[in-house]
Amino acid sequence: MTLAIIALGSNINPIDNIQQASEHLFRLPESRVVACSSLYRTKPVGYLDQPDFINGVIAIETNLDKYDLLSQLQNIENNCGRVRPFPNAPRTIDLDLIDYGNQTNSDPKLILPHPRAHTRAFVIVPLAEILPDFLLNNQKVTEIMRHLDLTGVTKI
Ligand code: PH2
Ligand code: MG
Ligand code: MG
Repeated sequence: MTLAIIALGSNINPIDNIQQASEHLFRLPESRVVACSSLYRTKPVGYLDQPDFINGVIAIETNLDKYDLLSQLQNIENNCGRVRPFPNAPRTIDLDLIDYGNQTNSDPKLILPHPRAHTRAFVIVPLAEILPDFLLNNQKVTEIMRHLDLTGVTKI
């Protein structure tokens, strides 16, 4: 089985949507959840004029191929009513595949590890909570976290 890291984020009815998406992740085929982080209230990064987010991270072990896993995540986003009016718009649910078996993949449809994950405290803080020794881009997440600005990320 392959260890995969999934980041969850929402800023429209966030608690309900994260809950609903998590239930879908627990029912993924050929997979089992191995760890769930706490939820964090986070200030928006990038497009600032939008509500705060709720973010979290779930680790799974899976026999799904990485592209099958990606399409399962996209199905869950669509089930939760995700629409994409413009980049970084407020969202009901965003499920990002952060890492899949420490593989690198340069296909623009699925870049692995996620190209911005190591810069985002809203991903690294929950990931370090559940898997402090995890290597992202060959660097321990606790070490990555030491270099990030953690203001705006609050455990709820
Ligand atoms: N997701 C983004 C852009 N900005 N900011 C926060 N706090 N949380 C997110 O999940 C998030 C974001 C793009 O996916
Ligand atoms: Mg995202
Ligand atoms: Mg996304």
